[in-house]
Amino acid sequence: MKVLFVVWELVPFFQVGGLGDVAKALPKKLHQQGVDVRVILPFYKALKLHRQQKKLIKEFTVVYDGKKQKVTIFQIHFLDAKIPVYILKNEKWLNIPSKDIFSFYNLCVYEILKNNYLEWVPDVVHCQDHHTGLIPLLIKDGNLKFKTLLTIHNLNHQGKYSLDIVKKMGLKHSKCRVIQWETKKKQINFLLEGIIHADLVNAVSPSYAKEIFTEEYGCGLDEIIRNEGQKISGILNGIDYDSRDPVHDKNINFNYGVDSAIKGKRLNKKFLQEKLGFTVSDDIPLIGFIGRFESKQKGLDIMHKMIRRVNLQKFQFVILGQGEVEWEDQFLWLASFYKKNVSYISVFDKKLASQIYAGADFLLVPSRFEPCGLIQMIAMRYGTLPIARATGGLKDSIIDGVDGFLFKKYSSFDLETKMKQAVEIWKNDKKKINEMIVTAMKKDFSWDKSAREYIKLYEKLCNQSQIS
Ligand code: NHF
Repeated sequence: MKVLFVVWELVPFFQVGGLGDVAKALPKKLHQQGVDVRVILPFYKALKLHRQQKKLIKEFTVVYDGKKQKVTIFQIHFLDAKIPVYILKNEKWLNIPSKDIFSFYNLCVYEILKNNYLEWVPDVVHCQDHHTGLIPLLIKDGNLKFKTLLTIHNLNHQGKYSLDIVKKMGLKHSKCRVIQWETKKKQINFLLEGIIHADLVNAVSPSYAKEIFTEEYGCGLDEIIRNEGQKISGILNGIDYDSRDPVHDKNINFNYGVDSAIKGKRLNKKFLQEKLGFTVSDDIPLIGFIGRFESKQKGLDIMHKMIRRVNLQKFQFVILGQGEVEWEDQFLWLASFYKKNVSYISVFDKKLASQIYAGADFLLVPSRFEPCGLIQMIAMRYGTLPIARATGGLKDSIIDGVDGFLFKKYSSFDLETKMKQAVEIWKNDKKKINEMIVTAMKKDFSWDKSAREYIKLYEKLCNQSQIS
């Protein structure tokens, strides 16, 4: 089985969100399970090669906006030398984010497949999110025989661009399913095109795959999704067990495993409290949040309200995240008033993130929606119990009262009630909390299972091609 994994971010070269982690971990597991998988992404200016030597594979031209553009394919490797990564260089269109970056990138991938510039023919082209959404359409339009799978990591980001890029790509409007309201706005929607034209579509958790059929979670695409319903399924992401491991994590001061978790976490908590300038005490619950500051998704409003309302003498909150400036300011303001109990760090710091996973008692994940969510799984692996909203992948990865805490309604009051319940148990029933910690740490979030499910989808696609 040969799979081209098409993506726009990949840890450790370039990362914006959770997709970058998935792009690192999933191909690795697929490779271990016998798939000949190769990854392709743009070679942005910001991409860090970490002193790797890049190998020139091919130079070719594509016509974009009526002009010939030179594109160079370089090859690097990641994880081990057996997974090639192709990076595409073009100074004009692939260097920095612009409205043309993804249309140009999608066109390049299409040209590579059409002309076999990699001298390697995949069975399946596995596209990730809207950044790669036009590839299934281009493949169909060009009558290429590759099967396509589109994975939706976040329906809220659809990649809407002005219709002129369609012309620049040399495509005809009539080929795209530009729906009426998009036409009026003179827009093309990459994700929508991907959902319509891909042979199969999956979302990153079974619950989210169901939620997106509804008006509430469908982000305006629910009608289209219901139409395409028979080809949509859900596969829960995993986490990378090699890098997310409290036994070996070099970013934490006291390593621990399941057997030494209680002591290890206590020492890490003390360290974190000192580092943040909080009162050092075992009796005050230390509650973390790690995430992108994206108010539509991440529940920043209900978390902010809840923190403002509770008696802060009884809690310590550490919030790590960056994004929308308005929300960064709101949390900065909160932290500046309550220095001893609220700490807000707006610069993403990997080391501190690990220290929070290891040192906090609980992690808040109050998302309005969450396609999968990785932080709750990482937290659980570190024995930090999530207090999360019962939605999407959070619902699929946490069992309320067993290995974490779930609240249903998106409201600061429900979040507060659940958090206080969790803290009550933490204070008065250490035995139960310790059992929950062990259960959470032992839970299997490795990629093995998910990779097997992806292979099933690839096989389904290949069998389809034999029938047709
Ligand atoms: O985990 C990787 C990530 C998800 O829920 C997350 C999200 C973006 O919103 O699949 O993609």
